Amino acid sequence: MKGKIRLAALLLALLGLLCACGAREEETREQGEPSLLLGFSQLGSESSWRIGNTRDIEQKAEEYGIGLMMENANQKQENQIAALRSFIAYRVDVIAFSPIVEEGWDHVLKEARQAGIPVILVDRDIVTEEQDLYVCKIGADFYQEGFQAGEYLRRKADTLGKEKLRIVEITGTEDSTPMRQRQAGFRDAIAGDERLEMLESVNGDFLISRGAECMRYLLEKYGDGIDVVYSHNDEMTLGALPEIERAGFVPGKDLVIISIDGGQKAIDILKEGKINCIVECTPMLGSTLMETALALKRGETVERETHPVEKVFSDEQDLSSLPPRGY
Ligand code: GZL
Repeated sequence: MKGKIRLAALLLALLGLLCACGAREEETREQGEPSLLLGFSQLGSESSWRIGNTRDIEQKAEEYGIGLMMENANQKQENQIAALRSFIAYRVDVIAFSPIVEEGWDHVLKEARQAGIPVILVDRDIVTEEQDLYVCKIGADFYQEGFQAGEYLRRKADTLGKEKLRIVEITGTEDSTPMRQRQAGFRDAIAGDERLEMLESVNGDFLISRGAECMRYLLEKYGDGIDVVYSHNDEMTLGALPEIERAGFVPGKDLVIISIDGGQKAIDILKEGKINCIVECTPMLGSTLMETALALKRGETVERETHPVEKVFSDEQDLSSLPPRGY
């Protein structure tokens, strides 16, 4: 008897869930916008950029009245894949995610396609043969960020008047879009300039601790033979600076320091003169994400790629009136 009651209760619960889902499909909000449930897989909390990005997405979901299911993958691709599968099972209206690396997404994105759930890439990109596995990408042009960093260095070399500037690079997460593109853009910008020589590139995984480790290794290996540090994000730069000072050098003077992101902490250090250039990479992608998700829910077509406008902050400018950065 008990078994029968339990089975009946289970069937009732399942029926309730299906009705609720069905009901969710029908409900619309007062102002005519469809109700929307967005599943977002965030890759981690590795930097103030990432934390600012997460905060902005949460705030904008609130502002736009969008239901947000956010999962933090803590830097693991397998956690992101599991999160995407849970969004598919829950039948969210739109899936968005910031892929920690570019490869390895085809299987799960084919499942999303099979389920008829549109996918938005946020911040980073993927490599796939099947371009219809995602609808659009919202995020920075990382190649341009790297290129701007290289362009700044060429201008800096003109002011320093040295015959040779030897460069070390601390890169972001291996095989991530920002790492690959910031590296390529920088190299293309400095190509052909005989004064600029790449000594070595070391992976710092966008982390403060790894940035410090990389800088210790590079200083032990090259000593006073380093003229420029090109770091793919502020966290690794913040890790590297104390190591440079501990080795007896003055960052921003003995070594040119070039960074990317533009969070408040790094901007303050740029104003102190210990960083020479920061290429902005804004984490404020939430509004564009919410507007794009709503447009997809309304059945509209959207831009394939949306890049935010980004600036370069450097010791060539007066930064005294720069407003607070918000991350
Ligand atoms: C860039 C973003 C990078 C930041 C890092 O859009 O993917 O990841 O530059 C963050 O700070 O870890």
